[in-house]
Amino acid sequence: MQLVGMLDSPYVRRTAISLRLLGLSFEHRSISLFSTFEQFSAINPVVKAPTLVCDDGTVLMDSTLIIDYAQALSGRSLMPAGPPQRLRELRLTGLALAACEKTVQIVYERKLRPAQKQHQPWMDRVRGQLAAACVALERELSEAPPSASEETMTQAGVSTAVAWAFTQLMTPDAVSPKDFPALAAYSAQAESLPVFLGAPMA
Ligand SMILES: N[C@@H](CCC(=O)N[C@@H](CS)C(=O)NCC(=O)O)C(=O)O
Repeated sequence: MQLVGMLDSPYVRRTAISLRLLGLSFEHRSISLFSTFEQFSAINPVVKAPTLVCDDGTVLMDSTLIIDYAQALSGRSLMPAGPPQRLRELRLTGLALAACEKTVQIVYERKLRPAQKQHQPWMDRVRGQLAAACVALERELSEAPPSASEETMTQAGVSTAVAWAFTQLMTPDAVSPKDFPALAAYSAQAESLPVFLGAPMA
Protein backbone atom coordinates (compact mmCIF):
# COMPACT_ATOMS: atom_id res chain seq x y z
CA MET A 1 0.00 0.00 0.00
CA GLN A 2 1.01 3.61 -0.52
CA LEU A 3 0.80 6.50 1.91
CA VAL A 4 0.53 9.71 -0.07
CA GLY A 5 1.34 13.12 1.38
CA MET A 6 4.20 15.05 2.91
CA LEU A 7 5.42 14.62 6.47
CA ASP A 8 5.08 18.34 7.17
CA SER A 9 1.38 17.50 7.49
CA PRO A 10 0.76 16.32 11.07
CA TYR A 11 -1.98 14.04 9.77
CA VAL A 12 0.36 12.33 7.32
CA ARG A 13 3.05 12.11 9.99
CA ARG A 14 0.81 10.56 12.67
CA THR A 15 -0.35 8.05 10.07
CA ALA A 16 3.19 7.15 8.98
CA ILE A 17 4.33 6.72 12.59
CA SER A 18 1.22 4.70 13.46
CA LEU A 19 1.67 2.36 10.48
CA ARG A 20 5.26 1.73 11.56
CA LEU A 21 4.27 1.15 15.20
CA LEU A 22 1.71 -1.36 13.92
CA GLY A 23 4.47 -3.17 12.01
CA LEU A 24 2.96 -2.54 8.57
CA SER A 25 5.11 -1.95 5.52
CA PHE A 26 4.11 0.68 2.99
CA GLU A 27 5.53 2.92 0.30
CA HIS A 28 5.61 6.58 1.26
CA ARG A 29 4.96 8.94 -1.67
CA SER A 30 5.91 12.44 -0.58
CA ILE A 31 3.69 14.38 -2.98
CA SER A 32 2.70 17.98 -2.26
CA LEU A 33 -0.94 19.09 -2.16
CA PHE A 34 0.09 22.46 -3.49
CA SER A 35 3.19 22.37 -5.73
CA THR A 36 2.10 19.06 -7.34
CA PHE A 37 -1.69 19.44 -7.14
CA GLU A 38 -2.26 17.68 -10.49
CA GLN A 39 -0.17 14.67 -9.51
CA PHE A 40 -1.99 14.43 -6.18
CA SER A 41 -5.43 14.82 -7.74
CA ALA A 42 -4.65 12.00 -10.19
CA ILE A 43 -4.31 9.72 -7.15
CA ASN A 44 -7.14 11.23 -5.11
CA PRO A 45 -9.34 13.86 -6.80
CA VAL A 46 -10.39 15.10 -3.35
CA VAL A 47 -6.73 16.11 -2.79
CA LYS A 48 -6.54 15.34 0.93
CA ALA A 49 -3.40 14.34 2.79
CA PRO A 50 -3.00 11.72 3.99
CA THR A 51 -4.33 9.47 1.26
CA LEU A 52 -3.84 5.73 1.50
CA VAL A 53 -3.88 3.67 -1.69
CA CYS A 54 -4.66 0.16 -0.50
CA ASP A 55 -3.32 -3.00 -2.12
CA ASP A 56 -6.66 -3.58 -3.89
CA GLY A 57 -6.59 0.01 -5.24
CA THR A 58 -9.12 1.43 -2.78
CA VAL A 59 -8.33 5.05 -1.95
CA LEU A 60 -8.84 6.03 1.69
CA MET A 61 -8.50 9.44 3.30
CA ASP A 62 -8.55 10.93 6.79
CA SER A 63 -5.78 9.91 9.18
CA THR A 64 -8.08 8.50 11.85
CA LEU A 65 -9.90 6.32 9.32
CA ILE A 66 -6.66 5.17 7.71
CA ILE A 67 -5.25 4.25 11.13
CA ASP A 68 -8.50 2.40 11.90
CA TYR A 69 -8.06 0.31 8.75
CA ALA A 70 -4.36 -0.21 9.50
CA GLN A 71 -5.23 -1.53 12.94
CA ALA A 72 -7.70 -4.01 11.41
CA LEU A 73 -5.02 -5.06 8.91
CA SER A 74 -2.34 -5.58 11.54
CA GLY A 75 -4.61 -7.19 14.14
CA ARG A 76 -3.19 -4.74 16.68
CA SER A 77 -4.42 -1.51 18.20
CA LEU A 78 -2.73 1.67 19.35
CA MET A 79 -5.68 2.37 21.66
CA PRO A 80 -6.15 0.78 25.09
CA ALA A 81 -9.32 -1.33 25.37
CA GLY A 82 -10.47 -0.64 28.95
CA PRO A 83 -13.12 2.11 29.12
CA PRO A 84 -11.31 4.49 31.53
CA GLN A 85 -8.02 4.17 29.64
CA ARG A 86 -9.82 4.50 26.28
CA LEU A 87 -11.65 7.58 27.51
CA ARG A 88 -8.41 9.35 28.42
CA GLU A 89 -6.81 8.20 25.18
CA LEU A 90 -9.66 9.68 23.16
CA ARG A 91 -9.58 12.93 25.12
CA LEU A 92 -5.84 13.41 24.55
CA THR A 93 -6.07 12.42 20.90
CA GLY A 94 -8.99 14.80 20.35
CA LEU A 95 -7.08 17.67 21.92
CA ALA A 96 -4.00 16.90 19.83
CA LEU A 97 -6.05 16.74 16.62
CA ALA A 98 -7.73 20.05 17.49
CA ALA A 99 -4.28 21.61 17.98
CA CYS A 100 -3.25 20.30 14.55
CA GLU A 101 -6.41 21.62 12.92
CA LYS A 102 -6.08 25.08 14.45
CA THR A 103 -2.40 25.29 13.47
CA VAL A 104 -3.27 24.29 9.90
CA GLN A 105 -5.95 27.00 9.83
CA ILE A 106 -3.41 29.63 10.92
CA VAL A 107 -0.93 28.44 8.28
CA TYR A 108 -3.53 28.51 5.50
CA GLU A 109 -4.76 31.95 6.57
CA ARG A 110 -1.20 33.30 6.49
CA LYS A 111 0.05 31.54 3.38
CA LEU A 112 -2.94 31.16 1.13
CA ARG A 113 -5.02 34.26 1.78
CA PRO A 114 -3.77 37.62 0.53
CA ALA A 115 -2.67 39.86 3.43
CA GLN A 116 -5.39 42.45 2.74
CA LYS A 117 -8.09 39.74 2.97
CA GLN A 118 -6.95 38.32 6.30
CA HIS A 119 -9.54 38.66 9.01
CA GLN A 120 -7.99 39.37 12.41
CA PRO A 121 -11.02 38.37 14.52
CA TRP A 122 -10.95 34.92 12.89
CA MET A 123 -7.20 34.61 13.51
CA ASP A 124 -7.68 35.63 17.15
CA ARG A 125 -10.40 33.04 17.57
CA VAL A 126 -8.29 30.25 16.04
CA ARG A 127 -5.21 31.22 18.07
CA GLY A 128 -7.36 31.13 21.22
CA GLN A 129 -8.62 27.66 20.31
CA LEU A 130 -5.07 26.44 19.68
CA ALA A 131 -3.93 27.85 23.02
CA ALA A 132 -6.90 26.22 24.80
CA ALA A 133 -6.06 22.82 23.32
CA CYS A 134 -2.42 23.19 24.42
CA VAL A 135 -3.42 24.32 27.93
CA ALA A 136 -5.65 21.27 28.31
CA LEU A 137 -2.97 18.93 26.95
CA GLU A 138 -0.37 20.48 29.27
CA ARG A 139 -2.62 19.86 32.26
CA GLU A 140 -3.24 16.25 31.22
CA LEU A 141 0.44 15.54 30.63
CA SER A 142 1.46 17.18 33.92
CA GLU A 143 -0.85 14.74 35.69
CA ALA A 144 0.25 11.66 33.72
CA PRO A 145 2.26 11.69 30.50
CA PRO A 146 1.51 8.92 28.00
CA SER A 147 4.16 6.26 27.33
CA ALA A 148 7.16 7.48 25.36
CA SER A 149 8.43 4.00 24.54
CA GLU A 150 7.96 2.46 21.10
CA GLU A 151 6.80 -0.81 22.64
CA THR A 152 3.94 0.72 24.61
CA MET A 153 3.20 4.02 22.88
CA THR A 154 -0.45 4.63 22.09
CA GLN A 155 -2.27 6.92 19.66
CA ALA A 156 -2.59 9.68 22.26
CA GLY A 157 1.20 9.78 22.59
CA VAL A 158 1.81 9.73 18.84
CA SER A 159 -0.75 12.46 18.14
CA THR A 160 0.29 14.68 21.06
CA ALA A 161 3.97 14.60 20.13
CA VAL A 162 3.24 15.15 16.43
CA ALA A 163 0.88 18.04 17.20
CA TRP A 164 3.39 19.80 19.43
CA ALA A 165 6.23 19.47 16.90
CA PHE A 166 3.93 20.78 14.18
CA THR A 167 2.93 23.88 16.16
CA GLN A 168 6.60 24.56 16.89
CA LEU A 169 7.53 24.26 13.22
CA MET A 170 4.64 26.26 11.81
CA THR A 171 3.41 28.72 14.46
CA PRO A 172 6.13 29.13 17.13
CA ASP A 173 4.75 32.62 17.81
CA ALA A 174 1.39 31.16 18.86
CA VAL A 175 2.52 28.69 21.56
CA SER A 176 5.80 28.92 23.44
CA PRO A 177 7.56 25.91 25.02
CA LYS A 178 8.14 27.93 28.19
CA ASP A 179 4.37 27.97 28.77
CA PHE A 180 4.02 24.26 28.04
CA PRO A 181 6.96 22.47 29.70
CA ALA A 182 5.28 19.06 30.02
CA LEU A 183 4.27 19.07 26.35
CA ALA A 184 7.71 20.19 25.23
CA ALA A 185 9.43 17.53 27.38
CA TYR A 186 7.14 14.73 26.22
CA SER A 187 7.55 15.75 22.60
CA ALA A 188 11.36 15.82 22.93
CA GLN A 189 11.31 12.28 24.32
CA ALA A 190 9.05 11.01 21.54
CA GLU A 191 11.03 12.78 18.81
CA SER A 192 14.17 10.90 19.89
CA LEU A 193 12.56 7.50 19.15
CA PRO A 194 13.61 5.75 15.93
CA VAL A 195 10.00 5.62 14.71
CA PHE A 196 9.75 9.43 14.95
CA LEU A 197 13.25 10.00 13.55
CA GLY A 198 12.24 7.77 10.63
CA ALA A 199 9.36 10.15 9.79
CA PRO A 200 11.02 13.59 9.88
CA MET A 201 8.74 16.60 9.56
CA ALA A 202 11.14 18.63 7.47
N1 LIG B 1 -9.19 15.20 9.39
C1 LIG B 1 -8.21 15.02 8.35
C2 LIG B 1 -7.49 16.31 8.09
C3 LIG B 1 -6.51 16.19 6.93
C4 LIG B 1 -6.11 17.54 6.37
O1 LIG B 1 -6.84 18.54 6.49
N2 LIG B 1 -4.95 17.57 5.70
C5 LIG B 1 -4.52 18.78 5.07
C6 LIG B 1 -3.00 18.79 5.00
S1 LIG B 1 -2.30 19.07 6.59
C7 LIG B 1 -5.10 18.81 3.68
O2 LIG B 1 -5.42 17.81 3.09
N3 LIG B 1 -5.23 20.04 3.14
C8 LIG B 1 -5.71 20.30 1.84
C9 LIG B 1 -7.16 20.65 1.81
O3 LIG B 1 -7.84 20.52 2.84
O4 LIG B 1 -7.61 21.06 0.76
C10 LIG B 1 -7.25 13.91 8.73
O5 LIG B 1 -7.17 13.56 9.93
O6 LIG B 1 -6.59 13.33 7.85
